[in-house]
Amino acid sequence: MNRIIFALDVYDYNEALSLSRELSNDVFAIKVNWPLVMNNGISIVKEISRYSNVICDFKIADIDNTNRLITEKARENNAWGIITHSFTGRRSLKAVVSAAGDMKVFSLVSMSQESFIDNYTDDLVKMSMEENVYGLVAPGNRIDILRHIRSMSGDLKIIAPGIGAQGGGITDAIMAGADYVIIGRSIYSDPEPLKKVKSLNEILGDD
Ligand code: 3DU
Repeated sequence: MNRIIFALDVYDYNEALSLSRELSNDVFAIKVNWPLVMNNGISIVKEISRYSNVICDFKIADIDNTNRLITEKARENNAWGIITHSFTGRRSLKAVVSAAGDMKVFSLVSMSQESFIDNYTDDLVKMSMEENVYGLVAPGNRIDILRHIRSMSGDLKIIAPGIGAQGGGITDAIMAGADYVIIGRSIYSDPEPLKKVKSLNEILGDD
């Protein structure tokens, strides 16, 4: 079992593909974000999906129709999962869930940095559960908030960024209720990314 989601926040096509190939057996999924997609186009999602589950971290935050259009593009390119904001409200969230089909929808309910979303986290968790998302994004470096979100969210999967470069501890996040931890810089900035992932898996007792 692997509980690391690798945040592939690089620009370069060759680097992205070679990291994906190298790490795919030792991570649960690869998360792509705007920096990679802006430089290479959405088709990079399909290419990486040959090696790993891909989560599109597009933090979708628009009206229902635009949310649908974005979600459909991720789905067309074989994404396994998609991350959406939820503060834009129920109608926007519903559009993502319905366009996602088999893709897993993760709803962001709190950031790893303080934000105005903090004022609405409980409402966002409740709404996300009512709208049948697969999981939530919650901060792995703000442990009390993560624990609180875990206590509210039943068996929804929680994926948690904020580990390593942003100060969070990998075991702290898992102990507080994260199912998976999202890690970027601590892995891809390491001179030996595969060795780094393997050592993190060892800390978690994962193979
Ligand atoms: O800090 P790292 O390099 O380990 O990368 C974390 C990733 O998770 C990065 O893609 C960032 O955009 C994403 N993320 C957060 O860091 C914090 C959030 O609240 C949501 C997403």
